[in-house]
Amino acid sequence: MSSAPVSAPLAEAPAIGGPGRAPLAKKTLVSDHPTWCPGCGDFAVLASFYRVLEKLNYPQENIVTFAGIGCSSRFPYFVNSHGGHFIHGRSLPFAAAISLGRDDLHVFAFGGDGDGFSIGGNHLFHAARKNTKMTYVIMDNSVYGLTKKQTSPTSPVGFKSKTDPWGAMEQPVNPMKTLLTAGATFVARSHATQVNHMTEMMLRAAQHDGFSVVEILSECVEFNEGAFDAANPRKGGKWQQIELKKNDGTPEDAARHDPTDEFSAMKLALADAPGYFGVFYEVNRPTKNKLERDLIARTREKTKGASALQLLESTFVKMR
Ligand SMILES: Cc1ncc(C[n+]2csc(CCOP(=O)(O)OP(=O)(O)O)c2C)c(N)n1
Ligand code: SF4
Repeated sequence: MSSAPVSAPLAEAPAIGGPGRAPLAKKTLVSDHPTWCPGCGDFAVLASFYRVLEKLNYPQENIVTFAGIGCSSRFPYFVNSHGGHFIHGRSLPFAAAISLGRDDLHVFAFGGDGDGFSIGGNHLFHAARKNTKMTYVIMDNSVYGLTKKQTSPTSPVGFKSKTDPWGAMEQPVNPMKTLLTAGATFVARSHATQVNHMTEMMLRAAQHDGFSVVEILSECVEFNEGAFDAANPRKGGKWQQIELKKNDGTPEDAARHDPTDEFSAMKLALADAPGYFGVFYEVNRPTKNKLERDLIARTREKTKGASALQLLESTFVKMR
């Protein structure tokens, strides 16, 4: 007879978040200690994200965080949720599949400007156009941080890096212009030193029904120090915050921004660096999640409750 100790049955984890449960709190959301360099802007983004989740009080088991590759893409390791770390630029197709398969989940993707606008640029474009429900947070440091300073798609002309020792020559990507053109239904921008603003932007994005993106200027203190000081009032920069229309009939309201006006959003996007901060664009368009749900319901009705296997078989028959 074995003398090995019999382990006690695992205690069921208490349900956290959601109505009638213990509230979701930061201590529940923290998993690993972040491995970023001291002073990296990504710490503030993570702290804000914990606040966003606390405020939304989602059931913890319904939170999903994904990322590609990069310093910023380590994000899901530091959030105690379901999640994954995918090959470079590919987090969005995975996030889309999860969102479409499980509409009850709250799906977030994180990444850097390299991951999002370079190798993942094509995925970003299609996720935006399809309006799959998820929130994508892009921590833009205008450099490849993880691989120690190469030019990124948002590095300005003249930026000296290991790939451009004489200064970058190519025109950088304009993230806001790109996201608006791609068809994202919520587009916002913030700065990692403006914690309340950043929290508000992520909160609004998470509550948006569709593909929402927040670009956050997040300084890489190691390889691109001071890159966003021009927008940081504490460093003598100019913080130009977008004031949204209140539709309150006051004369001041005429000068405020209507986020449903794509043309006005594009005008803000075209401003010279460091540009504007806030919600550029927010509209409602049917999500791919809803369109697919409706299609499934219509098909079920038409086929009088045929099983998924029967439907698949009949599709193959039609394709012959
Ligand atoms: C297919 C592929 N190409 C290149 C790399 C090398 N690589 C890893 S991270 C990275 C850039 C990351 O930059 P960014 O997305 O801006 O994130 P950051 O590290 O600055 O947060 C690159 C080029 C890779 N892992 N896979
Ligand atoms: S290299 Fe830059 S982006 Fe990466 S952790 Fe360090 S400061 Fe942050």
